[in-house]
Amino acid sequence: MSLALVAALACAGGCAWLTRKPSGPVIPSADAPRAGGWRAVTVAEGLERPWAIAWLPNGDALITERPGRLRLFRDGRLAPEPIAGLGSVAAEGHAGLMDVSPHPRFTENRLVYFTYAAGTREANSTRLARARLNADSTALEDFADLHVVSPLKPRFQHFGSRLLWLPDGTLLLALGDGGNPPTRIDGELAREQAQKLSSQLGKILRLRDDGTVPPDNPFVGRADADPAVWSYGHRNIQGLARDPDTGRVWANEHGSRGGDELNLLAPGANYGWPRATYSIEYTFGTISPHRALPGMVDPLVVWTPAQAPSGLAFYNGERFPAWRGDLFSGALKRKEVRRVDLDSEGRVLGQESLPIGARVRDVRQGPDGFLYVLTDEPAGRLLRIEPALASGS
Ligand SMILES: [Ca+2]
Repeated sequence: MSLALVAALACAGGCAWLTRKPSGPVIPSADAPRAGGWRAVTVAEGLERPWAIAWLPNGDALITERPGRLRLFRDGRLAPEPIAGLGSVAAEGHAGLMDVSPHPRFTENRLVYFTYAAGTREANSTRLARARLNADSTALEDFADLHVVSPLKPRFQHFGSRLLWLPDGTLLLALGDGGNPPTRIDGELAREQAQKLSSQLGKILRLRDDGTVPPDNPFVGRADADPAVWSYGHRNIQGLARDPDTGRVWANEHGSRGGDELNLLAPGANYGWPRATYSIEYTFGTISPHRALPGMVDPLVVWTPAQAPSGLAFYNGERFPAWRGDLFSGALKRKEVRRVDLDSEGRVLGQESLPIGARVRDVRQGPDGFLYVLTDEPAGRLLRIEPALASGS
C-alpha cells in the first residue's frame, strides 16, 4: 500500500486535487477464484438486448432494450406490452436505448431519465431525455431531450452511458470518447476528445435534473472548459456505482485491447485516456508509452485481458452478508460478474468470479437485497443471484 494510494482513498469523498504518482498497486486481472455460496435463477426471459434495469419505489422495475423498447417488470413477471411513448432511437452498432433511472423524487413527480443514441452514421451522439410515466405505468408522457452531447461524431461507437444520482439531486452522465481509430473528429482521432475539457466526449458530466449545469461543477468559469464536465480522460464508461454511506463513486471503463479499468472518481480529476493507459491498439500497436502520468489518476484495478466491463453495483444488502461493501462489475467478454472485494477504507482486497455463461450487460442490487443481472443476448434474460449452499456442503 503506497502512501499515495492511502492519500487517494482518504480523499474518496471527492477532492479535485486528487492525483497519484505512477506505480499505484494494480491488481492484474484475468483469473479470479470462483465465488461460492450463490446461484443464478432466471426470473424473466425474451428481452431483446436488454441494457439496464432500474427499480421504482413501488417495487416495479423498468428494463431498457437496446433496439428502443422499455419494459415493465412487475410482481415477478414481464408485462407483455412495451411501455409506449419513447422517442426515436438510433439502434446500430453500440447505439440504442441505454440507461434508465427514476428521479430521486419519483413518487412525487413520476419522472424517468433515459440515455439513448440519436442521429446518423455521419453525425450522432448520446442524448439525455426525461419523460413522465403515467399512473398505470403503460406509457411515457412528454418524452423530451434534456441534453444533447457535443460534439457530434461519426460511426456508432462509444456512447457510454450510465446515469447516477448524487444526494444533492444532481445527475452524473458518463460518456464515451467518440470511437476507435480511424474515427476522427476535427481532423484528429476521436479519442483525443477525452483530454479536451471543451468537449463532452470521454467525460462524466454533472447536470441538474432539468439538464442545466450546476454552478459548483469543477470547471465552471474556465474559458477553455465545458462547464458540464465533472471528470475526464475516460475511454468508455459502462458502469457507475455509489456507496451511500461513504459517498464514494466508482466507474468501470473499457480499454482498447486489454487495460479495462475500475476507477474511484473525484470531481475535476483526469483518468488518463489516451495519454496513460494499460491498453494497446486492437491492432497491437502502442497507444501511449505511459501507463501512468503525474496529474492523472491511476485505476484501482486493471483488467487485462479485457473483461469488457458493463453494469456496476455497490452491494449493501442483507442477503449476502460477506459481500456487503463490495463492488460487482458485469463483464461482456468474460461472461461473468466480477466481485471486487473492498475493505471499509475502499481498498481492493481481491476479486472473485461469478460465471454467468452469457454476456453480462447490467448488474444491480434489487430492493429485496438480491443481485440482478441482465444478459446481452437476442433473447436476453433477467437473472437473480441468490444465496445457495456451496457445492459439496
Ligand atoms: Ca485510466
